[in-house]
Amino acid sequence: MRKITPLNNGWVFLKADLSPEQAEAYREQGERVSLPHTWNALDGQDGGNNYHRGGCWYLRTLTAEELSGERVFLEFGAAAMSAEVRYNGELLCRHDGGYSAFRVELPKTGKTENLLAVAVSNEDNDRVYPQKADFTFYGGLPREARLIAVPETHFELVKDGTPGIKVTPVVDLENRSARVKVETWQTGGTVTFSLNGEEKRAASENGYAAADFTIENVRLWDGVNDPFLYTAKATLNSGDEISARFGCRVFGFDPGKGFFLNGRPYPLRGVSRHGDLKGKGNALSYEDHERDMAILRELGANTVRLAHYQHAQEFYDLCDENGIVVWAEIPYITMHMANGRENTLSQMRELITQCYNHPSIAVWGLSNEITAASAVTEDLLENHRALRDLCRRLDPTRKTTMANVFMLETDSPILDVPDVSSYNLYFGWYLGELSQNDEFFDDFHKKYPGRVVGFSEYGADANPAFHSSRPEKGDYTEEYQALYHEHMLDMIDARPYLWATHVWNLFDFAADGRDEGGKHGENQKGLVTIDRSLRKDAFYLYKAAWNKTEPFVHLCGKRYENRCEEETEIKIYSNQPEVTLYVDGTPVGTQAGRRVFRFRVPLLGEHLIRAEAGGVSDSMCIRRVQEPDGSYIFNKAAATVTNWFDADEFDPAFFSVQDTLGELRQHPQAGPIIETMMAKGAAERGDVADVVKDNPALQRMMGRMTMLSLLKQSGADEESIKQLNRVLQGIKK
Ligand code: GCB
Repeated sequence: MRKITPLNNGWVFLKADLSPEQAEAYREQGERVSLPHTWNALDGQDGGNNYHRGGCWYLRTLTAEELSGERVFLEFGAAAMSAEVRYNGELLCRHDGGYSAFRVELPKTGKTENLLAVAVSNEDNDRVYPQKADFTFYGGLPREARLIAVPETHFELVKDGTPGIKVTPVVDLENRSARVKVETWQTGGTVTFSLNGEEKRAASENGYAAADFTIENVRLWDGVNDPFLYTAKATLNSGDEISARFGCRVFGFDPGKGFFLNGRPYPLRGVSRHGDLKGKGNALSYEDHERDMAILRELGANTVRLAHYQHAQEFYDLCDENGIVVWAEIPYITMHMANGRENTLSQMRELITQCYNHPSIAVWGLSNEITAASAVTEDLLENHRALRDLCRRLDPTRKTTMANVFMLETDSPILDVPDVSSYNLYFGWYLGELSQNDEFFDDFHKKYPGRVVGFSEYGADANPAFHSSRPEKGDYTEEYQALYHEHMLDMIDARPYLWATHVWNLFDFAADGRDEGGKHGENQKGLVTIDRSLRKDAFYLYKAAWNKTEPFVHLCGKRYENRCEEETEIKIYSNQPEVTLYVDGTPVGTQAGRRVFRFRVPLLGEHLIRAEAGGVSDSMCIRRVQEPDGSYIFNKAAATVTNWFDADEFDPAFFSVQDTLGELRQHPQAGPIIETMMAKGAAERGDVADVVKDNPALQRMMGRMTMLSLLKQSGADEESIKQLNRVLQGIKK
C-alpha cells in the first residue's frame, strides 16, 4: 500500500537569498506559512514591475512518523521557478521550471527529526522560461507538497514526475470499440492490470510492463455532452497500486471544416485561463479551481487554453470531468533564449509525461508569440523542431500547435513546424480595425487552403468602472469590450474552419508590469474580474452564444447608471429567441432575434428597466443626468478629442488627422512631416517600434489606420493632435 502524507503545514519561510548554513541558522526568525504559497501574492499584483524576484527558503522538519515506510519520496506540485532541495544538509536535487511537479527520494536517516530545506528562486536568468511575458512570474511553492511512502518494489515516481502509468486508448468509431494499452514502469515484480472488470498480469521486464485491453460498446468521452471516464488500475504483488482515469475519444482536424470530436464537427469555442487570483497569486486551492471551472461551464465554453504554462493537475482533472477540450502548453514565450533550449525540452517532457492520460488534452503548444521579441533564426527554428519531435516521440496520438504573434508573416518557415497553426490577433484593440481580423483569416485560408488554422487569442481590456454610449478602441469601457466581442463572435461564426478559438482571457490576471486602464498591475482583458466577483457584459454575450442549457437574459450597462442623453440604447444579451423590454413596469417592445437585442429608450429621469425572456428576467436602474459622469471616463484627453472632431472642425478638401497613414505618406508634402514624426515616436519606443518598422505586414496594416487613431493609441494629448491637424489642414489634397 502507498501512504500519502500531505506536507502543506508547518513550513518556515525566509524571504532572503541565504546560504544553506545561514538558512538553517535563521530558521527561528522565519515566517510560518502553509502551502500553497507564493511570496508575490501582493507585490506581484500591484503594478510597478517591482515584485520580489530572487531567492528564498522554505524549511520544515520531517518527523520519523511522517517518514515511516520502506521507501519515501518527496513530491512538489511546483516550485517556482527553480529549486534546490536539501535534506539534513545534503543536496538531493535541482529542478528548473516553475509549473511542473517533481519528486525525489529521501534517503533513510534513522533520525527522529530531519531538516528539509528548499531554496526556491524566481530570479531572472537566461536559461529557464519564462523570462519575458505579460504576466507575473510568481515565486514560491504554489502547489501542494506530499510524502509518498511505497514498498521496496514500487512504481516509478521520479522520472519527469511520471504518474508511473500510461494509458493509450485507440477508438474504432464504426465498431464502437476501443483498444486500450496500459503501460507501467516499476522497480520489478509482476503487475496486475485491471480495466472495465477485466484483469491481466504481466511480469516487469527491464522496469516495464504492459497489457492490452479491448472495450466493446465503448462509452465515449464526448466533450461537454458526456465526458465519460474509465479507470485503469495497476497493482504490484508488493501491494503498491496506482491508477489513471482516461477517456475514449477521437480528435480530428480538417483545414476546411475545423475540429472534429468522435467523427463529427465540434468547433472548439472557448477561452484562455491564467491560474491566478486576486490576493492569492498563483497559490490556488482546490475550491479556487472548482470555482473557475463552474464559471467556465456557466459560460458554456467547450474548450480552454491553459496558458502559458503547465497548470495544476486538479484543473486538468476538472477539464476531464467536465468535457472541456484543452490546449496545453509550456512557457516558451515572447523571447527565444539561446541558452534555454534544454529547459524548453525538459518542461515539455514533464508536461507530456505528467498530463498524458488526461483525455481532455487535444494539443501540445510549443510556444507563444515567440517571435514578438526575437527574429526567426535557425536556432529558434531548431528549438521548435526539437520540441515538435519530442512531442511526436512521447505522444504520437496528439497534434502540436503554436500561437503566433499577429505580425509574424504567414510565409515564415516557422509555420511549417507544428502540425496545426494558430494566430493571436489583436486588430481592433492594440492596432488596426476590427474588420482586419476577418481579412486576416480570409487571406490566410485562401492562400493556405490545406493548413489547419485557429485563433488562439483575441481580446480587449475593460475596466468595469468605465462607460460610454459611444465606445471606442482604447477607452477601456465595458461597452467597447462588448462591441469588440460582438464583432468577433460573428467573425468566428462565419469561419467554421477555425479549429479552435480562445478569448483572451476568461479572467483578468496579474501582470505587474502593466499600468493602464485605471488599474495597476492587471491585464483587464478578462470577461470576469481577477477576484471572480464581477462578470463583465461581454461574459454574457458568450453565454448567450454558448450556454444551451440555462435560459437567461442579461441587461447590459448595469454599471452605466448615469447617462447624459435624451435617448439611450438598452442592449440585452440572451440565449432565448425573443425578449420583452419593460420601462417603469410598462412593456415597450418585444423583439425576436439571436443573442443581441437592442432597444432605444427615451430618458426622462430615473427609470426601472426590466427584460424578460423564456421565463427569466433581469432588471436595472438608470437615470438621466445633465453633465457626463466623469468617473466613467478613463482617457479624458482622448474623449475631448473625439468631441472636438464631432464638431466637424476640419475642411475635407485638405488633409487632416482623419486621413489614413497610408494616404498621408504618399503625399509629397504631408509624407515627410509624418515620417519625421513617426521616426521620433519610434526612437522613444525602442524595441517594439523596431519590430514594427521592419515588418511589412504591420506597415501595411498601419497604413490603413487613421492618423487620429494611431495618435490616440500612442497616448498623444489633445494639444499635439490639434497641432498636427492644423499643419495638415494647410495642405490641399
Ligand atoms: C498576447 C500574449 C498574452 C498577453 C496578451 C495581451 O498576445 O500572448 O500573454 O497577455 O497578448 O493582453 O496583450
